[in-house]
Amino acid sequence: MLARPPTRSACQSPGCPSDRLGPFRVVRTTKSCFRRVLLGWLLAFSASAAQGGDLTFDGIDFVQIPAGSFVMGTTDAQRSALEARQAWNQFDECERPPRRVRINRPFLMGKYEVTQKQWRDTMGDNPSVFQGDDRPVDSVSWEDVQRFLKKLNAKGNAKYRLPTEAEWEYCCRAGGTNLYGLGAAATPIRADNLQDYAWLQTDSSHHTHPVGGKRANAWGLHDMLGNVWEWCQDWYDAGFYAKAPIVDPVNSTPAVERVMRGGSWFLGTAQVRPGFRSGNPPVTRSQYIGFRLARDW
Ligand SMILES: [Ca+2]
Repeated sequence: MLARPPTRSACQSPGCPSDRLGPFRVVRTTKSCFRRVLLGWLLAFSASAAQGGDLTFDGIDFVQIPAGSFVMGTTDAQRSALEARQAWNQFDECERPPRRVRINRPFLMGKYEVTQKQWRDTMGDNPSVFQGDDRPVDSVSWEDVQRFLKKLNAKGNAKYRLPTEAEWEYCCRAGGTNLYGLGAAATPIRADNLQDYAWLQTDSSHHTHPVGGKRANAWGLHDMLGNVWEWCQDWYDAGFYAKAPIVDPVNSTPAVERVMRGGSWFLGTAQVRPGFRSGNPPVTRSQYIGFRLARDW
């Protein structure tokens, strides 16, 4: 299947401005017991999550992600660093203002991008341009992903979904306050070692690669940056950060495009970073775009 040409927002030319336009109180014994058990479970879960425990459901690996807060968006210092490299333009202002966001519920995040085998096992086809069972599925639109989710969720009681844009960035930063998030042993990922963590324009040979081929970030997630762009739940709104709630934000107001994050194998260190935002119409199919799953706990 031939890939559709990139839309305005999907322009993959590095630096192209169009890429952007593109204490609860105890009252009664029964509730008290229940709440103690629940609180204990949540604390145990949080501890486990902080250690990055993995779980597998329906043949898909997940990492336990704890509730928490982080600074979403690009800070003054991060913007200054990009400006110094001439890697910031007016369209990047959609990443601002930065604000502290709370992710209120623990959830599960796909350890890898969804592979072509996983897609075929559920959908029976494989639309990818770059064929390979362990490569990320590409050329699936946001709407195609909704059909995949409906079929996958019909297999059992689980609730698989796309991550929200906020959940995605929370996971990509992995506890870091630096430009590229934290990598192995919680050390900062930098422009000069990003290639250890992400398939970029500089080493991809212009195609996708099997998932998990690069190092995981500090939370055990692979390929959050690079390889394929990843669809998120939200509608894309360049001005969302100025008006968005700070607890579990998600833009549910219909717009023209859906959010995609992380950059692709065709981009470089200016765009392949946790704060970079872009979108595409939900019908867009492109060899640059795939997705990963989230799962409610
Ligand atoms: Ca990716």
